[in-house]
Amino acid sequence: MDSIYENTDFKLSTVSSDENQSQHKGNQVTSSKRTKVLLIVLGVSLVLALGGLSVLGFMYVRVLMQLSSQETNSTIMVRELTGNYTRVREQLFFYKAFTAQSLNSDMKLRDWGGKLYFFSSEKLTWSSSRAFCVSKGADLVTITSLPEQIFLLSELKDYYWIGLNDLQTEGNWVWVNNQTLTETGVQFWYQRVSQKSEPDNWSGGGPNGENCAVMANSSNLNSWFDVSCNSMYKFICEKKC
Ligand SMILES: [Ca+2]
Ligand SMILES: [Ca+2]
Repeated sequence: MDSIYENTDFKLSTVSSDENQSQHKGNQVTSSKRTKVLLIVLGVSLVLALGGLSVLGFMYVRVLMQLSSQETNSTIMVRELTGNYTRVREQLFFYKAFTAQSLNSDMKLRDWGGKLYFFSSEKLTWSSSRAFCVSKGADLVTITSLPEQIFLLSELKDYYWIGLNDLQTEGNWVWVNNQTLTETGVQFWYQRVSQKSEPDNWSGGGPNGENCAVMANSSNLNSWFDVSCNSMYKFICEKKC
């Protein structure tokens, strides 16, 4: 009888052990599934985090570029404002210097092509005219382009001294800024068909001939004449701004 019970116990024990193993295997499968799910969730989280970081990085770079662009625009604006301020201040000084003189209807101030012009009302010799311009921080006008010649012609109502002379060497015409006519590339001497054109260094006005230039109020583009430097004419001062 004892052996029968012993066998029964053994069988029961064997059955119990199989159930434990089966349960253990079940636990292992469940644990493995959990690990896989956790890994998947972790992976998805990492992908989302990387995506978020990429978006943030892109936005950061874009904001940096916008700030850099705004800074560049601000710098350009400040430079332009500073330039405008300096130009306006110089114009005010120029106007103040000339309007301190007796102002009458003949006198004019003009702003053209980055230059300021003063058209005098009184007549002086070439040297005195130049001295007057220099005393105001300017000089006699230099005409260095066709548009400038056209502009000045449109403003003239008389003969005016310009900053051109051959005082140093006869026939070698030089502007007051030491530029030659070859260097500027333009000259507008009055032309005659049957007689000698300007400059003719005519000696009728004196033994020194004609060594200073005036420009006439003329519809003719070629309006420069050489005349005696001691003659009295109105004059044009010019200042770059
Ligand atoms: Ca001459
Ligand atoms: Ca002449």
